[in-house]
Amino acid sequence: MPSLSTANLGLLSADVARPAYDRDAAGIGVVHFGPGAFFRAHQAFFFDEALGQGGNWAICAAALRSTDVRDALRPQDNLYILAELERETRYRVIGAIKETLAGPADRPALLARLANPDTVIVTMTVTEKGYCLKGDGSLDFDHADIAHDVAEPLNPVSLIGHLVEGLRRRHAAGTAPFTVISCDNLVDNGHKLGRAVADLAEKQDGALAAWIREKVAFPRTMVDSITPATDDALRTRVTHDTGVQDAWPIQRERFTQWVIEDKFSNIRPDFASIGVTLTKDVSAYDRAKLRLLNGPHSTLAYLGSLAGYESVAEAMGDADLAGFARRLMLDDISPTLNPDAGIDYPAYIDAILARFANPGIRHLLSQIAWDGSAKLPFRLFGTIAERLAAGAPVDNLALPVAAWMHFVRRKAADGTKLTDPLAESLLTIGRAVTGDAHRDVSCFFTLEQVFPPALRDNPAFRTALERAYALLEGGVKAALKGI
Ligand code: CS2
Repeated sequence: MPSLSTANLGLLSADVARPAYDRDAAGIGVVHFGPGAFFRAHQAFFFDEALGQGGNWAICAAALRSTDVRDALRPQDNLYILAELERETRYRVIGAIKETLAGPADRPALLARLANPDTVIVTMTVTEKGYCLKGDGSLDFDHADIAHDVAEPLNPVSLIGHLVEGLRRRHAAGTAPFTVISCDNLVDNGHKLGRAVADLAEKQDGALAAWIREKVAFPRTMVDSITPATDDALRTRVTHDTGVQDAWPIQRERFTQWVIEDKFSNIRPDFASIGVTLTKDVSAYDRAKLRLLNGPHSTLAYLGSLAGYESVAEAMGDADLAGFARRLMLDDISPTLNPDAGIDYPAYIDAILARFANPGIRHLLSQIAWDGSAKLPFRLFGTIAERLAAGAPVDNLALPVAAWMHFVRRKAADGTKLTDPLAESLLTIGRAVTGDAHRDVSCFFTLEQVFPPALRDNPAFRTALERAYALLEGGVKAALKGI
């Protein structure tokens, strides 16, 4: 079977869409950090659309550590196939990535790209933990990578350090700054990133930090598209359906949404004409998405896994679980959202639940369950804190938190891998807990970087959490009946 490459584009089956522009002529204007599946399904797709309208919106995709993506894409001229999975599948070759860099060996080339005046936009998807922030959202100077970059700013290892060094070189050369667009599921992502970059720059040069605060735009964004990890089933299917082998195709639902705060420090594509929403205020969008999509996603991930399901669609096939998710969204989460934001929340909830139930997508609960200690604070704790402040019950909201604790406990008991930045501490707790709700919750509350004092010390939350934890001793079905 031929492999995907520029030379083999003609071998693809006719219904596969090809890049609608002269790829050789398209210049690199974007640098992206974290070339994972979500980036290739979302931002790269939008820049591929922009390239169809002309302009230098090709991408240099960089990984700070892993060489996997670079090694898979380079042999196929950095092309890959995107599969849009609904009842029927659509395939498209994405040509937007023209360069892939990875690891310390490529760091000089990456820093040169960042300093290059042609680079006008820098995007990233490095997950919540890739920003090296503390629970309060400020830069964690005790983080090993940040401590390294304070000591060796010209040879950075962290995302923040690379941004500072790239901007330092532009400032020194009198080059206009690039716009920095965070594309991760972080509340207020761009603003937090902007503060972190300026705070790190402050350590080496006050004037540079001032220039960054004044001249560099870090727009806030909301990004959305359900993108399961690539597996061999997808590779086999793509080869069969397209007639060409792709080492690392990407799959996602057809739905994509990108909302960007209309704040730029350099030129940009005509985003509105390619379906991107530009707005002065992103807060309602990202709050609604993080709380109504990502919160219930994590809820289904832990409750569904404990109940023995593997995928979101399977868990949604369980009427008790699907019913609980809907109630949580309507009764517990929606009241914390801005009623004047012009968003029809019941319709948004219906649309999200329909996306969760999409039979064309096999989205593994185990993938969503990764990094619970980094995700739950952004996805559930804000909602819980506001419901508590309103004097409202938090029994339903406590159940997914208790389910996460049981999930960790089960991982510790059966010795399977727990993917989480705090995996070691969590597994130690998971081995120490006994099933006694009060004692076990106390064990988890020792994770101060996860559970803020406002929650740990709140008796109503504690009571609800212990009750949910105890109910789950009897299994998910019993807990959903008893909650
Ligand atoms: C998911 C997200 O893996 C996860 O944690 O909740 O990746 C989710 O699919 C996306 O945010 C949807 O836009």
